[in-house]
Amino acid sequence: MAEKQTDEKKAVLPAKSDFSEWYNELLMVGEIMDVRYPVKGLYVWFPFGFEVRKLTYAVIRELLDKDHKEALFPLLIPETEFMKEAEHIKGFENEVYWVTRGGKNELDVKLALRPTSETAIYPMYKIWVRSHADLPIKIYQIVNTFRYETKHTRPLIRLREITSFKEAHTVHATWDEAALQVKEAVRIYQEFYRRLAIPTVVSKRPDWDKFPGADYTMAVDTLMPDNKTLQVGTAHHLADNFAKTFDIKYEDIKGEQKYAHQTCYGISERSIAALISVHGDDKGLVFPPEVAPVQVVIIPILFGKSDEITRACRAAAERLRAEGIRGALDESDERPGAKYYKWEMKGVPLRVEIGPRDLKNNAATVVRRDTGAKESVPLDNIAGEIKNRFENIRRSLFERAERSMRERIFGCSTLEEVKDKIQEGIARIPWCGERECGLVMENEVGAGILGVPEGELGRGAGTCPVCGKGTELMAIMAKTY
Ligand code: A5A
Ligand code: ZN
Repeated sequence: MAEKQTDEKKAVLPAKSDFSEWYNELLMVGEIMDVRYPVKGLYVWFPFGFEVRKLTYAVIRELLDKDHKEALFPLLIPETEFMKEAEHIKGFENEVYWVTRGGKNELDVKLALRPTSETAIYPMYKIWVRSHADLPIKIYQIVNTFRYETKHTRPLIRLREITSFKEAHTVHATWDEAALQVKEAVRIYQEFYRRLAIPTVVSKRPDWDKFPGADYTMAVDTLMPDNKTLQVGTAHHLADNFAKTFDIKYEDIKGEQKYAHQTCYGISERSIAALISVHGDDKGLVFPPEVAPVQVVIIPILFGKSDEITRACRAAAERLRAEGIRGALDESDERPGAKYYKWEMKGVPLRVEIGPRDLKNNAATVVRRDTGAKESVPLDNIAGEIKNRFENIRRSLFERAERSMRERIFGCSTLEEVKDKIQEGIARIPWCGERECGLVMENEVGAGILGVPEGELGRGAGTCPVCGKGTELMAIMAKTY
């Protein structure tokens, strides 16, 4: 009977090698998102998924709160503001939802549901920015935004209502200071993703793929299990482009009026899509402890000495709680095996089993979700032993994911090779950096240039596959979400 039950539980989730099936099923059986909401591109956070969101966003908040302030701007943007910045309008006009009526009355000025908040925030920055002493301004908000996406919508990945859009908007005196802020934003995002044990590649997007209204865009990408890349964050240098259209000026030390320079940078619940996809396995979710709703589950192995074991389990649970560890004690009537499957599905990083043999040694058996490794640890220091393992688990998840990504980055010298290798991951190829050549490359390959990556990955020696010029720049290309 118990055997049969566990077999059934196993069968619920398709293998991770069928990534798309696995992903959609896991969101439901792992209770992350309910995909049955009757509007395309809109989904519902289950309470468990919402816990993951809360913990994940606590990390980004912690990182930003060091020198940003959190604020909240309105969802509705008057058409008159939205239509000020020409490039920005062009980039978003096909994606905007419009509110045109209030009750039975036609509105005099149509209202856009923010697809992003530049045009909601910058009219206020015009009022707030007066003198150089007001700068820099670094504000972020975490809000929902709406984009009428026409590409295939997917839960957490391509939404029409982005429920968890974290956007920061900064104002600086000079172009150079704004450039430094873009660097800082990228650093923050990389740190955020390291905390989630997700490896990333940073690159400057080609000019034709930058944010509408920006001078340039830096992007953070990760590689998904199906070998497509997912853009999980972007930071844009806006120069004084928006300052000119929204009239954001400050008085400098000499008393002269100057246009401000701005940046903006954003992430969304794609961060959670990456978290789930990169670490999850055939048994379900796998979380780094920091963002695991349940960090430890205690499972009593009851034979004979039931009372003593129950007492030991409750005492252990109490110690974990006292140390601020998110623990669960599963005293339900199910067989241990069924409990294992259930909590493995939920991504609980550590399982603690206490049975008669453990108790005899005043110990507990600790099993890691990510590796399956078992260890016996002294019960007296159970909380300390558990805590000590958290950072190791994060690090080994990160190392495994990083290795997996590195193994799927392929050096190529011809576009034929690129075409082949993007089936297996990211292709790296010399590029002279010219727009004409880049567009030909994208066309021939049928996939995008992500950009020239930061660091060694973007440096090398070779010849541009289109014009044949020698170059030291390496571009990366991949199939993208
Ligand atoms: N104002 C700037 C920050 C901005 O809007 N940039 S952005 O358009 O690039 O969006 C920021 C990030 O949000 C993207 O890098 C991507 O990770 C995420 N994102 C964009 N559109 C999304 C969508 N439809 N669903 C989920 N995430 C999305
Ligand atoms: Zn070229």
